[in-house]
Amino acid sequence: MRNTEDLQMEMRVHGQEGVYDNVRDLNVQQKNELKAKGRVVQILMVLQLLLSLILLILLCVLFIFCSSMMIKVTEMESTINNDLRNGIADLLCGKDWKFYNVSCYFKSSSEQTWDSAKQACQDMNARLVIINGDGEMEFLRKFSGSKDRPWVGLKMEKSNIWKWVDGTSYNSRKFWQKTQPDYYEGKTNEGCAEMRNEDSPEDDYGLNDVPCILMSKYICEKASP
Ligand SMILES: [Ca+2]
Ligand SMILES: [Ca+2]
Repeated sequence: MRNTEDLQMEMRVHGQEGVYDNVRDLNVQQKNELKAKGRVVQILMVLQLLLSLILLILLCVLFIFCSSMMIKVTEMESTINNDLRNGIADLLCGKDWKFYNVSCYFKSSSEQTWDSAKQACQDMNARLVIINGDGEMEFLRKFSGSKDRPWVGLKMEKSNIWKWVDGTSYNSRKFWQKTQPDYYEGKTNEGCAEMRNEDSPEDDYGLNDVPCILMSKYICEKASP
């Protein structure tokens, strides 16, 4: 039989073991809590990174959108200004006249010989159109259309020299179609210039020499107000 001292000793030993177990459990619990907190912090950091990334992408998209809108607004503003300026200029040029650069242009609906066309323009305080540059040529290409071959103010003199209606000589190949002037019906017969576009390639748009007695529409030009 165990005596009282043995029992007391056994109780002390078991008591200490219980305390050690409790301390060990406490340490494990604390470690698990720390691990859990660490994971939460990691998740929060990843979320923060993702949010920053999304915000950055949104800012970039917004910047691109705003830049593109600014370009469109500027283009629209420029178009509106040009349309407004041209619209006002058209009004100043008068009914049936079209403004371009520094001149007003009129294309007839009736057909005349070259000399009659020249006179008709003079009767409107204008003259048959004189082509001064590539810009004006491009404007006239659209203005004269593809179905008509309107007269322009260029005629061959006796000395085979082409002259504009203001008296200036024109011996350049510029503005003529590639194969023109060809004096198809002889130099004495084919001496007035028409604007030709129909049935010809885009790059071969230009002047053609034809007999002055042909009946054609015509384009007049006068200085803009
Ligand atoms: Ca001109
Ligand atoms: Ca010809």
